[in-house]
Amino acid sequence: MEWQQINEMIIASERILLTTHENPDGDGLGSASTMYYHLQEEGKECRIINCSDLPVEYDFLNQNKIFELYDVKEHDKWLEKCDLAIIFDVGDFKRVRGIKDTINRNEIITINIDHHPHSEDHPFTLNVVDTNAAATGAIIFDYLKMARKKPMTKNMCEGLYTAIMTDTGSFRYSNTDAKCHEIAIECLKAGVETSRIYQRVYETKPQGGVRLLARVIDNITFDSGGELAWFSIDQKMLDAANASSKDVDGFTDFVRSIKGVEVAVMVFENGTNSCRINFRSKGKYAINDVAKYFGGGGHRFAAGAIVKGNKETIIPLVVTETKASLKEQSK
Ligand SMILES: [Mn+2]
Repeated sequence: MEWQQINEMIIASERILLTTHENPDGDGLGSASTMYYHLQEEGKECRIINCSDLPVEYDFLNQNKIFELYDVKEHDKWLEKCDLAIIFDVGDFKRVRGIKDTINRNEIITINIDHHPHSEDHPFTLNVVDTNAAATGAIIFDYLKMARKKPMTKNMCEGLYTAIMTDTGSFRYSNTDAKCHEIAIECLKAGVETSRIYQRVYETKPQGGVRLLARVIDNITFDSGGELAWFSIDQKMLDAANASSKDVDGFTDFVRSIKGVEVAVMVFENGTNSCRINFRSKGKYAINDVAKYFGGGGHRFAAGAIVKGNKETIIPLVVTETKASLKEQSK
């Protein structure tokens, strides 16, 4: 990995922006907060500015009010004099929204740290990608092991643990490797209350989300001899359950957990004439090629796409294509 280059770029910088993708998850937020506390110790002037609000379940990472929502008026002056931007877990640079334009306009040097694949012609000054890493947080861990003489602080470890826990579904998904557990051991030794983090992230489900899940469960369709399970959600269902679009996170993982199901697919009509599609696989079938077919991407067993069209037109296309892919792969 490009540890030495990262080090040199950080040493050469005074003012550093840390950011992650819109609708941020535990990996992006945890990675950013870990790096924030490290860079602060190094005497850097850094800020975490994201294009989305901090989801409530990650409030515990924000006891020192380190997460800020991007606001042109409030931040553009500060960003003009920024030497370096470190972007975590982004998948696609577009997913930092308006912050991308500000970075480009001010010609800020960028380091992308990610475990999602990026093409050769990526827009970053330095692209640090390990698609084998379970989480971006695992790459941050390796970097800090190399860069720090002192052990990691509890603050740093809370971010790291959050990153690894959320991207591995609490150490259950197929991406969970020995490194994930090594990181967990370090975090425990640093005093992280791991069960508290689990409760904050997973045991704070809003009632509306659970009501929506009830409707989803009632409407799962099984195909491909029970190996494929798919469901759809639209605004009407959200309204009826008094749920928000955020509440659908994790639904596809839940449907995948059914006995015999290898692949779960969600078609979520999340706007006028636009659907978000989620693919989750237990590991027998790769599903990123189907996601790619619909203009999206992701990992082998967890991928997604945004497709134009309403759910009535999109569902048959997605179901047909996924069934064909499963059939092809079981040959
Ligand atoms: Mn991630």
